[in-house]
Amino acid sequence: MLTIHGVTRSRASRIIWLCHEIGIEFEQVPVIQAYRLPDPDAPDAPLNTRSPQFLALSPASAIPVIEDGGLILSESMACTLYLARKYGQPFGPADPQEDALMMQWSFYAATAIEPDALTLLYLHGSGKTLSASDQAAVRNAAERLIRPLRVVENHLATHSHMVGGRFTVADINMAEVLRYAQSFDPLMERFGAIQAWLADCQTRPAFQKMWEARNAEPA
Ligand SMILES: N[C@@H](CCC(=O)N[C@@H](CS)C(=O)NCC(=O)O)C(=O)O
Repeated sequence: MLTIHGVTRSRASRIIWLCHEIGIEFEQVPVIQAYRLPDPDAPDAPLNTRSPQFLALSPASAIPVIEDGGLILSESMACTLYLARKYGQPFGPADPQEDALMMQWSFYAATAIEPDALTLLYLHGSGKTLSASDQAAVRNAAERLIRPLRVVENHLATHSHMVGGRFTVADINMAEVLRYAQSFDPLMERFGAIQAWLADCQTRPAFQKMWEARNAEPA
């Protein structure tokens, strides 16, 4: 059986969402991020990204990691693209061209959008009163995101989905990254097509199932 190492409040969420879409059963090992623990090295600390048994699987000390048969795989989008390819259509590629486009949008999400979207999540999304420098970091991240989000917006203005005219792994990878910026209204209100598509993605039963499990975990 597929094993997913990582709590749902992490990039494991994208793998879990895809598994629910496809109907893959999996075992989840709730490895938590070390930075979320007061003392990750304490003898009674829960299994975390610094635990020796997890480091044996992930030298990068990061969740998620999957195990499938003899394969041990890290990098959340490598995991989703692998599973989508393994199980094929409708969530995976129909041919090499679709495969290439799914990688294109996933890499674009991970490289051009995710770092600044995470800044919005960690600072604006924290709900805390921000220092002047944090406010500037939020403003700068949002400013930098306008260009890549315009690319996605223009695509979704003329396409129902990221690839292939149907919901696929590319929608999951892009939607999970854009979710990090979703609560920052001054940015998102400029992008109507993204907002409508994101709402459609997030009303899917498989997303809802993942989201319920995520929200059941301690923040
Ligand atoms: N590019 C990697 C990033 C992995 C990553 O940074 N994971 C975070 C949680 S979402 C983590 O494990 N952080 C561990 C830590 O900093 O202690 C991926 O997509 O899987």
